[in-house]
Amino acid sequence: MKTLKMLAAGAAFAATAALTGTATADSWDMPTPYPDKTFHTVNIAEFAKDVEAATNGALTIKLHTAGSLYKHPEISKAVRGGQVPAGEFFLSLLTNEHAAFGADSQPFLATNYDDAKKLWAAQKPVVTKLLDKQGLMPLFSVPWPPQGLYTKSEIKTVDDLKGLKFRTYNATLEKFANLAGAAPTQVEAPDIAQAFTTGRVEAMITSPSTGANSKAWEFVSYYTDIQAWVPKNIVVVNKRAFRKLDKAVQDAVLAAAEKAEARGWEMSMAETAAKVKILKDNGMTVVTPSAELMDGLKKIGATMLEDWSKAAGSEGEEIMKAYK
Ligand code: PCA
Repeated sequence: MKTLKMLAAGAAFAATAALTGTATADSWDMPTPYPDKTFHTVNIAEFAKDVEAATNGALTIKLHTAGSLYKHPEISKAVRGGQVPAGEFFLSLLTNEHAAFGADSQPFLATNYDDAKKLWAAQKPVVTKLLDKQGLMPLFSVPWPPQGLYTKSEIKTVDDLKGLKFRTYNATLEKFANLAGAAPTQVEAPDIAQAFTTGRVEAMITSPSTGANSKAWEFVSYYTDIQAWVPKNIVVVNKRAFRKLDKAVQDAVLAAAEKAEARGWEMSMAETAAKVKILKDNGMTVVTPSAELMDGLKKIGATMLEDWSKAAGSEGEEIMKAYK
Protein backbone atom coordinates (compact mmCIF):
# COMPACT_ATOMS: atom_id res chain seq x y z
CA MET A 1 0.00 0.00 0.00
CA LYS A 2 2.73 2.36 1.07
CA THR A 3 4.77 1.39 -2.00
CA LEU A 4 1.83 1.97 -4.29
CA LYS A 5 1.22 5.39 -2.78
CA MET A 6 4.86 6.30 -3.15
CA LEU A 7 4.88 5.15 -6.75
CA ALA A 8 1.77 7.18 -7.42
CA ALA A 9 3.32 10.27 -5.82
CA GLY A 10 6.50 9.71 -7.86
CA ALA A 11 4.51 9.33 -11.06
CA ALA A 12 2.52 12.49 -10.29
CA PHE A 13 5.76 14.32 -9.73
CA ALA A 14 7.31 13.01 -12.96
CA ALA A 15 4.21 14.12 -14.84
CA THR A 16 4.37 17.63 -13.38
CA ALA A 17 8.10 17.86 -14.04
CA ALA A 18 7.55 16.73 -17.63
CA LEU A 19 4.84 19.35 -18.07
CA THR A 20 6.94 22.18 -16.72
CA GLY A 21 10.06 20.77 -18.35
CA THR A 22 12.25 21.70 -15.38
CA ALA A 23 13.27 18.34 -13.99
CA THR A 24 16.75 18.75 -12.57
CA ALA A 25 18.23 16.75 -9.73
CA ASP A 26 19.15 18.60 -6.54
CA SER A 27 21.18 17.30 -3.65
CA TRP A 28 20.96 18.88 -0.21
CA ASP A 29 23.48 18.57 2.58
CA MET A 30 21.71 18.51 5.91
CA PRO A 31 23.54 18.79 9.25
CA THR A 32 22.02 17.25 12.39
CA PRO A 33 23.41 17.32 15.95
CA TYR A 34 22.62 13.88 17.34
CA PRO A 35 24.10 10.40 16.70
CA ASP A 36 22.65 8.00 14.09
CA LYS A 37 20.94 5.73 16.64
CA THR A 38 18.93 8.62 18.13
CA PHE A 39 15.26 8.29 17.15
CA HIS A 40 15.23 11.88 15.85
CA THR A 41 18.02 11.00 13.43
CA VAL A 42 16.27 7.78 12.39
CA ASN A 43 13.12 9.80 11.71
CA ILE A 44 15.00 12.35 9.61
CA ALA A 45 16.67 9.57 7.59
CA GLU A 46 13.17 8.26 6.88
CA PHE A 47 12.06 11.78 5.87
CA ALA A 48 14.99 11.99 3.42
CA LYS A 49 14.04 8.63 1.92
CA ASP A 50 10.42 9.74 1.56
CA VAL A 51 11.46 12.92 -0.25
CA GLU A 52 13.72 11.03 -2.61
CA ALA A 53 11.00 8.47 -3.40
CA ALA A 54 8.24 11.04 -3.84
CA THR A 55 10.34 13.16 -6.21
CA ASN A 56 11.78 10.23 -8.14
CA GLY A 57 15.24 11.31 -7.07
CA ALA A 58 14.83 14.95 -8.14
CA LEU A 59 15.77 15.92 -4.57
CA THR A 60 18.13 13.84 -2.44
CA ILE A 61 19.01 14.83 1.11
CA LYS A 62 22.38 13.78 2.47
CA LEU A 63 22.51 13.73 6.28
CA HIS A 64 25.60 14.77 8.22
CA THR A 65 24.80 13.52 11.72
CA ALA A 66 26.24 14.03 15.23
CA GLY A 67 27.55 17.52 14.51
CA SER A 68 29.94 16.19 11.84
CA LEU A 69 29.39 18.99 9.28
CA TYR A 70 28.50 21.85 11.66
CA LYS A 71 28.70 21.80 15.45
CA HIS A 72 25.27 21.96 17.05
CA PRO A 73 25.35 25.71 17.97
CA GLU A 74 26.37 26.55 14.35
CA ILE A 75 23.63 24.63 12.54
CA SER A 76 20.89 27.31 12.64
CA LYS A 77 23.38 29.95 11.45
CA ALA A 78 24.59 27.73 8.61
CA VAL A 79 21.02 27.30 7.33
CA ARG A 80 20.31 31.01 7.75
CA GLY A 81 23.47 31.94 5.86
CA GLY A 82 22.61 29.50 3.07
CA GLN A 83 25.76 27.39 3.55
CA VAL A 84 23.35 24.47 3.82
CA PRO A 85 19.69 24.45 2.71
CA ALA A 86 18.29 22.58 5.74
CA GLY A 87 19.25 21.43 9.21
CA GLU A 88 18.06 20.15 12.56
CA PHE A 89 18.70 21.62 16.02
CA PHE A 90 17.35 21.79 19.56
CA LEU A 91 14.70 24.51 19.29
CA SER A 92 15.43 26.20 22.63
CA LEU A 93 19.04 26.84 21.58
CA LEU A 94 17.58 29.92 19.87
CA THR A 95 16.50 31.37 23.23
CA ASN A 96 19.36 33.87 23.08
CA GLU A 97 17.65 35.31 19.96
CA HIS A 98 14.14 35.31 21.41
CA ALA A 99 12.85 33.76 24.63
CA ALA A 100 9.74 32.50 22.77
CA PHE A 101 11.89 29.79 21.16
CA GLY A 102 12.44 28.35 24.64
CA ALA A 103 8.85 27.90 25.82
CA ASP A 104 9.13 24.10 25.57
CA SER A 105 12.26 24.03 27.78
CA GLN A 106 10.62 25.86 30.69
CA PRO A 107 10.58 23.53 33.71
CA PHE A 108 7.12 22.11 34.53
CA LEU A 109 5.19 24.16 31.98
CA ALA A 110 4.34 21.14 29.79
CA THR A 111 5.45 17.80 31.21
CA ASN A 112 3.51 15.18 29.22
CA TYR A 113 2.78 14.60 25.54
CA ASP A 114 -0.77 15.99 25.59
CA ASP A 115 0.41 19.27 27.06
CA ALA A 116 3.49 19.28 24.83
CA LYS A 117 1.20 19.00 21.82
CA LYS A 118 -0.91 21.93 23.04
CA LEU A 119 2.20 23.94 23.74
CA TRP A 120 3.55 23.27 20.24
CA ALA A 121 0.23 24.34 18.72
CA ALA A 122 0.54 27.58 20.72
CA GLN A 123 4.24 28.07 20.04
CA LYS A 124 4.32 27.17 16.35
CA PRO A 125 2.75 30.36 14.90
CA VAL A 126 5.15 32.51 16.95
CA VAL A 127 8.17 30.37 16.07
CA THR A 128 7.16 30.43 12.40
CA LYS A 129 6.97 34.24 12.41
CA LEU A 130 10.30 34.64 14.17
CA LEU A 131 12.05 32.15 11.88
CA ASP A 132 10.54 33.84 8.84
CA LYS A 133 12.38 37.04 9.77
CA GLN A 134 15.60 35.03 9.64
CA GLY A 135 14.79 33.63 6.19
CA LEU A 136 13.91 30.24 7.64
CA MET A 137 10.83 28.05 7.50
CA PRO A 138 10.03 25.21 9.92
CA LEU A 139 9.47 21.81 8.29
CA PHE A 140 8.69 19.73 11.36
CA SER A 141 9.31 19.55 15.09
CA VAL A 142 9.54 16.45 17.30
CA PRO A 143 9.79 16.24 21.10
CA TRP A 144 12.23 14.34 23.27
CA PRO A 145 10.69 12.17 26.00
CA PRO A 146 10.08 13.92 29.36
CA GLN A 147 13.35 14.92 31.01
CA GLY A 148 14.61 12.98 34.04
CA LEU A 149 17.43 13.25 36.55
CA TYR A 150 20.59 11.08 36.41
CA THR A 151 22.82 10.93 39.50
CA LYS A 152 25.37 8.73 41.27
CA SER A 153 23.46 8.70 44.57
CA GLU A 154 19.80 9.06 45.47
CA ILE A 155 18.37 12.59 45.34
CA LYS A 156 15.67 13.20 47.94
CA THR A 157 15.58 16.98 48.04
CA VAL A 158 16.91 19.89 46.00
CA ASP A 159 19.64 20.25 48.64
CA ASP A 160 21.11 16.94 47.49
CA LEU A 161 21.96 18.60 44.16
CA LYS A 162 24.18 21.24 45.79
CA GLY A 163 27.64 21.43 44.30
CA LEU A 164 27.14 18.59 41.79
CA LYS A 165 29.00 19.04 38.51
CA PHE A 166 26.00 19.15 36.23
CA ARG A 167 25.87 18.46 32.49
CA THR A 168 23.59 20.93 30.66
CA TYR A 169 22.50 21.36 27.03
CA ASN A 170 21.08 24.90 26.89
CA ALA A 171 20.92 28.19 28.79
CA THR A 172 17.58 27.34 30.43
CA LEU A 173 18.91 24.11 31.94
CA GLU A 174 22.05 25.96 32.98
CA LYS A 175 19.89 28.45 34.91
CA PHE A 176 17.87 25.61 36.45
CA ALA A 177 21.06 23.90 37.61
CA ASN A 178 22.41 27.15 39.04
CA LEU A 179 19.19 27.83 40.95
CA ALA A 180 19.37 24.29 42.35
CA GLY A 181 22.86 25.04 43.63
CA ALA A 182 24.60 22.70 41.16
CA ALA A 183 27.62 23.60 38.99
CA PRO A 184 26.60 23.51 35.31
CA THR A 185 28.81 22.63 32.32
CA GLN A 186 27.55 22.64 28.72
CA VAL A 187 28.20 19.29 26.98
CA GLU A 188 26.77 18.18 23.60
CA ALA A 189 24.93 14.83 23.54
CA PRO A 190 27.61 12.90 21.58
CA ASP A 191 30.19 13.86 24.27
CA ILE A 192 28.19 12.85 27.38
CA ALA A 193 29.93 9.54 28.12
CA GLN A 194 33.36 11.11 27.86
CA ALA A 195 32.40 14.06 30.08
CA PHE A 196 31.28 11.64 32.80
CA THR A 197 34.22 9.25 32.54
CA THR A 198 36.73 12.09 32.71
CA GLY A 199 34.94 13.56 35.75
CA ARG A 200 33.96 16.84 34.09
CA VAL A 201 30.36 16.15 35.13
CA GLU A 202 28.63 13.80 37.60
CA ALA A 203 24.90 14.43 37.08
CA MET A 204 22.50 15.48 34.32
CA ILE A 205 18.91 16.04 33.28
CA THR A 206 17.94 14.51 29.95
CA SER A 207 15.54 12.01 28.39
CA PRO A 208 15.59 8.23 28.85
CA SER A 209 16.63 8.19 25.16
CA THR A 210 19.79 10.17 25.58
CA GLY A 211 20.53 8.41 28.88
CA ALA A 212 20.21 4.95 27.33
CA ASN A 213 22.06 5.92 24.14
CA SER A 214 24.98 7.21 26.17
CA LYS A 215 24.96 4.09 28.43
CA ALA A 216 24.30 6.13 31.56
CA TRP A 217 24.60 3.00 33.77
CA GLU A 218 28.35 3.06 33.17
CA PHE A 219 28.68 6.27 35.20
CA VAL A 220 25.50 6.89 37.26
CA SER A 221 23.18 4.61 39.27
CA TYR A 222 19.94 6.55 39.76
CA TYR A 223 17.32 7.74 37.32
CA THR A 224 14.74 9.94 39.06
CA ASP A 225 11.64 10.27 36.91
CA ILE A 226 10.93 13.97 37.48
CA GLN A 227 9.30 14.52 34.02
CA ALA A 228 10.37 18.12 34.10
CA TRP A 229 9.71 19.27 30.51
CA VAL A 230 9.29 17.93 26.97
CA PRO A 231 11.69 19.91 24.76
CA LYS A 232 11.71 19.70 20.98
CA ASN A 233 14.05 19.50 18.03
CA ILE A 234 13.12 21.39 14.89
CA VAL A 235 14.00 20.85 11.24
CA VAL A 236 14.17 24.07 9.25
CA VAL A 237 14.79 24.98 5.64
CA ASN A 238 16.32 28.11 4.14
CA LYS A 239 13.46 29.85 2.31
CA ARG A 240 15.58 30.87 -0.66
CA ALA A 241 16.72 27.28 -1.15
CA PHE A 242 13.14 26.08 -0.82
CA ARG A 243 11.85 28.59 -3.37
CA LYS A 244 14.39 27.35 -5.91
CA LEU A 245 12.72 23.94 -5.93
CA ASP A 246 10.04 23.10 -8.48
CA LYS A 247 6.53 23.36 -7.08
CA ALA A 248 6.07 19.58 -7.24
CA VAL A 249 9.27 19.05 -5.25
CA GLN A 250 8.23 21.68 -2.70
CA ASP A 251 4.92 19.90 -2.23
CA ALA A 252 6.69 16.56 -1.81
CA VAL A 253 8.99 18.04 0.86
CA LEU A 254 6.05 19.53 2.78
CA ALA A 255 4.08 16.28 2.60
CA ALA A 256 7.07 14.26 3.82
CA ALA A 257 7.61 16.80 6.61
CA GLU A 258 4.04 16.48 7.81
CA LYS A 259 4.42 12.71 7.88
CA ALA A 260 7.75 13.01 9.71
CA GLU A 261 6.24 15.19 12.43
CA ALA A 262 3.42 12.70 13.10
CA ARG A 263 5.80 9.72 12.97
CA GLY A 264 8.35 11.50 15.21
CA TRP A 265 5.83 12.16 17.98
CA GLU A 266 4.78 8.49 17.88
CA MET A 267 8.42 7.39 18.01
CA SER A 268 9.07 9.70 20.95
CA MET A 269 6.14 8.30 22.94
CA ALA A 270 7.21 4.69 22.28
CA GLU A 271 10.77 5.62 23.19
CA THR A 272 9.94 6.69 26.76
CA ALA A 273 8.95 3.30 28.19
CA ALA A 274 11.40 1.37 26.00
CA LYS A 275 14.40 3.39 27.12
CA VAL A 276 13.44 3.46 30.82
CA LYS A 277 13.34 -0.34 30.59
CA ILE A 278 16.86 -0.38 29.13
CA LEU A 279 18.08 1.79 32.03
CA LYS A 280 16.51 -0.71 34.48
CA ASP A 281 17.76 -3.78 32.63
CA ASN A 282 21.26 -2.41 32.91
CA GLY A 283 21.03 -2.11 36.67
CA MET A 284 19.99 1.48 37.19
CA THR A 285 17.58 2.26 40.01
CA VAL A 286 14.54 4.05 38.59
CA VAL A 287 13.08 6.25 41.31
CA THR A 288 9.74 8.00 41.65
CA PRO A 289 10.67 11.44 43.01
CA SER A 290 9.74 12.39 46.57
CA ALA A 291 7.10 15.09 47.05
CA GLU A 292 9.75 17.21 48.73
CA LEU A 293 12.09 17.04 45.73
CA MET A 294 9.26 17.85 43.31
CA ASP A 295 8.11 20.81 45.45
CA GLY A 296 11.62 22.22 45.48
CA LEU A 297 12.12 21.76 41.74
CA LYS A 298 8.72 23.25 40.94
CA LYS A 299 9.53 26.32 43.01
CA ILE A 300 12.60 26.87 40.86
CA GLY A 301 10.43 26.31 37.79
CA ALA A 302 7.93 28.96 38.93
CA THR A 303 10.70 31.55 39.36
CA MET A 304 12.05 30.71 35.93
CA LEU A 305 8.65 30.96 34.27
CA GLU A 306 8.22 34.47 35.67
CA ASP A 307 11.57 35.53 34.27
CA TRP A 308 10.79 33.84 30.97
CA SER A 309 7.43 35.64 30.65
CA LYS A 310 9.17 38.98 31.08
CA ALA A 311 11.87 38.11 28.56
CA ALA A 312 9.41 36.69 26.00
CA GLY A 313 7.25 39.84 25.96
CA SER A 314 4.16 39.97 23.74
CA GLU A 315 5.22 36.80 21.90
CA GLY A 316 5.38 35.01 25.25
CA GLU A 317 1.92 36.30 26.11
CA GLU A 318 0.60 35.09 22.77
CA ILE A 319 1.98 31.60 23.47
CA MET A 320 0.66 31.43 27.03
CA LYS A 321 -2.80 32.68 26.03
CA ALA A 322 -3.10 30.09 23.29
CA TYR A 323 -1.68 27.36 25.56
CA LYS A 324 -4.08 28.00 28.44
N1 PCA B 1 18.43 14.82 24.71
C1 PCA B 1 19.22 15.93 24.22
C2 PCA B 1 18.34 17.11 24.36
C3 PCA B 1 17.20 16.69 25.21
C4 PCA B 1 17.31 15.23 25.31
O1 PCA B 1 16.50 14.48 25.81
C5 PCA B 1 20.46 16.12 25.02
O2 PCA B 1 20.56 15.59 26.13
O3 PCA B 1 21.34 16.86 24.57
